Amino acid sequence: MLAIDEILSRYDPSTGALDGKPAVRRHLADLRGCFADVRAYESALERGNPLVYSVAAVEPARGEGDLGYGIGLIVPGKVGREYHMTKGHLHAWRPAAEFYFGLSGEGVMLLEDEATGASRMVRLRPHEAVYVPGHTAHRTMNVGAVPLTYLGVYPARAGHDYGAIAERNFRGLVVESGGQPTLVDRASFIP
Ligand code: PAN
Ligand code: ZN
Repeated sequence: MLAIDEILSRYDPSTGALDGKPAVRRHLADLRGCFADVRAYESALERGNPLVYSVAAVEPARGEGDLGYGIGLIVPGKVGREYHMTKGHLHAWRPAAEFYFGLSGEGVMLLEDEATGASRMVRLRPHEAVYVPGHTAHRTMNVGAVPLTYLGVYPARAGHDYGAIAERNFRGLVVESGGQPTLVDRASFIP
């Protein structure tokens, strides 16, 4: 039988803290290459290097059937017309799916099928769950005015592959248009 601290965990849906688990913190400078509007990104960096998001995760290195999970917090903000976002990744073990649960704030996820390149933008809010199938690159954005927090649950062996995304980026881009998050094609976006 597992120890109680491996069975029961306590999280704070407003701060994204997971008791006893350190958080990985990503600042604006860590997100080089993610934003399409390079000029807006560079001028934001000249003004400072704010925290964009943090993730606290529990990833047991156990057997095939185990699950890992993480809580993310994305600080509200924009770079040009693009919202604060995560780096985004594919799972190293490609078949691994993931469930996202919105805890607080207002977000969207960008999903991209690795085989076809087809993109979809999906809302991520409290009381809503987003199923990210395997073989699908995923990135999360805060499109609201307050911190976005969410819980992601995935097979423990999923792993993260950031390399593929860092090389070619997502084909889609979520920008604010008329006050709304809007999915556009990165190749045809003119900031
Ligand atoms: C999430 C992500 C979290 C941060 O827990 O790791 O949203 O995004 P990046 O990992 O892209 O920086 C998850 O999808 N885990 O698999
Ligand atoms: Zn993931």
